[in-house]
Amino acid sequence: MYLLPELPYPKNALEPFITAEIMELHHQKHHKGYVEKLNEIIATYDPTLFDCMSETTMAMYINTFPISIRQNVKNQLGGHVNHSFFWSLLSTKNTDVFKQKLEPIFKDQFGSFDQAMDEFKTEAKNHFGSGWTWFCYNPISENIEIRSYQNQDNPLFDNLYPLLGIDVWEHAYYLQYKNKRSDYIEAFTKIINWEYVFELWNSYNENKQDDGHESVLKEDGHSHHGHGCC
Ligand code: MN3
Repeated sequence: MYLLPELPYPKNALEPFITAEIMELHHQKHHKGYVEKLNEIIATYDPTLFDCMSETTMAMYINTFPISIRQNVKNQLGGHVNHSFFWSLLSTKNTDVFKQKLEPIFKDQFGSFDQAMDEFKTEAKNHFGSGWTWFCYNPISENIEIRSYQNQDNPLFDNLYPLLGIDVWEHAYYLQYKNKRSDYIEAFTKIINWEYVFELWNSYNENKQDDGHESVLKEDGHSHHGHGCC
């Protein structure tokens, strides 16, 4: 069984940037629904997968799933993995010291930190329909890339590692921001947990000499069920 993680803060902790009402619905209805449906699919298909595959490992092996259930697994597993990252990526505590540590890394790639954030915000704003925009770490090129994904697809499906992502499904902002997605994106940039982004960055880099992908994510906090594939 995969479990709905607790929010790492009270549901009103992100106000006024994201209301308690949105957090309650988003976590207790949307995310919970993905976990429940994922559990149903796995239990029907092969319950032993619960014992041998973490969510993140499963995401990286998504293309080995039988075609008959693959899209359904992608939708529910992606919804679970995306939202698990998302809650941890948000915080109202001051994490500027970690942002400052990351700035040179983004500067190397995008010219400046502000340029990187501008490109990310533009990508998220222009993302058509429902989905996510991510900064991802590419373990092959060792670069940070901005990628948009439709629906609940996640960078791990492409063997890219999630660093920072924003949910641009209307359920993430509509109750508060209506059709003003740009205002929601601006608010999001004010509540980023740079400490967690920095932890993710370090975990990917510390493990990049290891072979295989499973080791790379072992410290990410999402792996509750071991790392091997049966
Ligand atoms: Mn969502």
